[in-house]
Amino acid sequence: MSEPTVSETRLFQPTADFASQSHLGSLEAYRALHKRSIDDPEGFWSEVASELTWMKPWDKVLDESDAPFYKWFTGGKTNITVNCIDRHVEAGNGDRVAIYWEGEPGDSRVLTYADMQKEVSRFANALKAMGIGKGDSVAVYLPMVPELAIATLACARIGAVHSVIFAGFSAESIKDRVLDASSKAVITSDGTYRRGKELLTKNIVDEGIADCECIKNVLVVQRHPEKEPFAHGWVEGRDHWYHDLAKNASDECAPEEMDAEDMLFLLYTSGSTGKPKGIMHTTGGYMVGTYLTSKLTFDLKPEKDVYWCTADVGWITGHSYIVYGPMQNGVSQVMYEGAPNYPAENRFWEIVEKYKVSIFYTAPTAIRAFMKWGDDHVTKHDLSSLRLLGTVGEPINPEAWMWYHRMIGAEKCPIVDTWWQTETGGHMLTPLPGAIATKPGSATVPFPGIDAAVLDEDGNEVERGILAIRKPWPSMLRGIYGDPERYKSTYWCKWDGKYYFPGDGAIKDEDGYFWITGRVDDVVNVSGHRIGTAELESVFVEHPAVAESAVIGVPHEIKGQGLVAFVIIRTGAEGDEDVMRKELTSMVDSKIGKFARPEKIIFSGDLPKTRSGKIMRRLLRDIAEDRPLGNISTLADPSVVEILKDKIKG
Ligand code: 6R9
Repeated sequence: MSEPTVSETRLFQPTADFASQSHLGSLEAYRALHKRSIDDPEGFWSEVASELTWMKPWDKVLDESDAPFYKWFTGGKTNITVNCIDRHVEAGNGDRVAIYWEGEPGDSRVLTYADMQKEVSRFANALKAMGIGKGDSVAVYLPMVPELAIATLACARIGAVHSVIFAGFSAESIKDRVLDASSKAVITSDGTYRRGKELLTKNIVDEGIADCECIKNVLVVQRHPEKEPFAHGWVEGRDHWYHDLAKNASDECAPEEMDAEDMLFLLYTSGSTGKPKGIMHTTGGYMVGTYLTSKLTFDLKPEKDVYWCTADVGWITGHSYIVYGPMQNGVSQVMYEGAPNYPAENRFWEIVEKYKVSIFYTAPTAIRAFMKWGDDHVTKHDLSSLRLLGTVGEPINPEAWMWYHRMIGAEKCPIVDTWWQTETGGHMLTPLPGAIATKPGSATVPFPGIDAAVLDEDGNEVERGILAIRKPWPSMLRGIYGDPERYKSTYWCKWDGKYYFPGDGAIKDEDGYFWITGRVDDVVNVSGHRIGTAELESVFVEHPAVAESAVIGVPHEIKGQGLVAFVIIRTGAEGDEDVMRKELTSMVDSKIGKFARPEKIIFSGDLPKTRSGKIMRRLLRDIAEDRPLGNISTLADPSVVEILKDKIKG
């Protein structure tokens, strides 16, 4: 995949049809709104917040007294689920569909907003019955079934902090997260379906929590028709079938009054060093940010749109743009359990046709897979309901953008390429459809309220450099759970606390458009998933035969980036490389998850190091990509380069 460059000159103007019906119908309207939001951020954000329901209004919009620990809407009281659900029911829209759910085997469920009010309340009461209340941490390890959205909202309803763990993570990853968050309960299912196979989620949870004394209860949602004989048994008193508890639970539950700065959730993400960090989001700012970004970026018209975000709720995209943002806007959405190529490669397009999806939001890696699978899977479906497309998770290469535009968007749907992060909570750079002309591969311009710049290391504005955000914004992270120093040093130290440092490189072109060039730290983006190279390296060195390891990211045709691991075996511990490769791969599966498997594991006697002993990762990347190596005279032992080159080719 090629890096986005400013050599791309194609420009796609909003169509008059789209512009005339959109929330922000012109470039002038965007410019005026953006200027207003930067000149008077507090006035701007308080107007947005006033569109939502609060139990008590805030005293102050932004409190900067303890920067970078910014606080928003201080003194305000609310409950985000009231804005996601009750507000719509009270406005007479209880009959509107909230979720059209599609199971992988072909079963389906439809839940209206009124149903959601009952289901979320029932679930919330079941949690209460287990002794869970405000401030308690609850881990959620569920597949993409409606209960995933219901459970997260139920936590929010009673003020419990949810920590959703993507159901592709291994038992050991569950353990790390449960212990870090001191979760009191886990919500899981007996299993799920993936590419036709039954996957037993509770077994993975049982293994993960075996040594977690903090866990008092496990709530199990039934997904398979037959009750499973669980590998680790059923622990009486700890394990409960959700459907049993639900029988006695009332479907009314008053929302807990939450302070704007009370924690809403934790979501773990990888950084360049150490263990995954628990990103903290609080109630009020996150609520306001996800509400407005959903409304404007997707131009949501709740009376007529059917929205579909293909992400998993286990990632931030699912939190902000399945659960909280779309529901606050009262739109109908599709939720799908399974794989895009099951039973066949046309599954997504079949779903778009079936539910007449009008807004479709997916990842570039998926688009590249669709391209590879061939146009026939697309052309046999009627996709004329689509009016807007979006992408998220990684830079999109112009070729994939053009295919999406032509094949899925019929050259009429605007494409919103949304740049943002777990930490930012919501969209930061994105075209606003109807207002901003698009360029294939560019996330275009800052969202209202966001002041972005491209800087060099010293904080000077440059054309190509590092992305920086000048001002705090409501949906920003409030910190790293249990580690305030790491929050400061990771995000606020690069430019002396003046700017937020997201860890991405960027170019700003002459029109003021931003082009994300990828991570500038040791984080690799594999199919839109963040993987810290240090995390993977520490898995490998746990193997008794491994002395040292270095992991790098390399371009990958479908995944955007793939991982290559260089592994040094201890002298005397050498053995069959294929056996070793299998052992190391299964360690990755069990310590992180299958999605973090490297494409290649290369065994080597040494790694290129400087005389001071630092591994030269840039050089490893050049070797892996077969690029000219330039000056290698600073290497302690230049001969290692030739050996590695042969190994890569072999
Ligand atoms: C939402 C999400 C964040 C990292 C981010 C960047 C990359 C996300 C992107 C993009 C280029 C886009 N990223 N969206 N790069 N263009 N539209 O993905 O959050 O999982 O925390 O990843 O993903 O590198 O820093 P998260």
